[in-house]
Amino acid sequence: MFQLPNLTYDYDALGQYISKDIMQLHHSKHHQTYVDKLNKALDDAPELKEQSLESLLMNLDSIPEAVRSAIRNQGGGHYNHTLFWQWMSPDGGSEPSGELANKLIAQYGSYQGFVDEFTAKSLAVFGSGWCWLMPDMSIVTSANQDSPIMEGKAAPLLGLDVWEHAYYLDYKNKRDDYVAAWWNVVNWDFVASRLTESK
Ligand code: MN3
Repeated sequence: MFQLPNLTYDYDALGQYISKDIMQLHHSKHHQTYVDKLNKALDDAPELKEQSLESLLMNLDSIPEAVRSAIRNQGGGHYNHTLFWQWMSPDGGSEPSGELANKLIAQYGSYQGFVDEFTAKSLAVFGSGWCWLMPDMSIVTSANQDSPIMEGKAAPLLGLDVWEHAYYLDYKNKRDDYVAAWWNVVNWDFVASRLTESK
């Protein structure tokens, strides 16, 4: 059985940028629902229960059709949100340093150049989806709860949830204000650790 992970900070810890109300709703309701529906789908296909979540998502083609959509959407939701909470921190913001910073600057000219490109791609996601920074420093987007790992690509270093449920309570329809605020809480230490892991 998959379980909702605890946050390592309080619901109100990002409050200046992402409110307690959003964090509570997003974690305890939206993410919990992905976990519950994923577990329910696995009850219908118990032979899959031995596999890790990553393995399920990387091998969607081999999953019985009856539960494939549920694993993709609910399993993707669980996988993406488990990372998303770690990509934010009350001690976040500022700028990356070290190798990660060097790679971003090599690719985008400057840290701000990267922020501008990632922001533009986040705002261009039509409807619900995610924007990702990949280990090769490319920026890609996904619809719904898809992850690059479902397409045989690497696990992303950083991701931003641009579903309306991630920002509507605070920012209404203004996704650009949400994305601008989000940069202030990005946990660059976690992103850098994922770059190291990706090698
Ligand atoms: Mn979400």
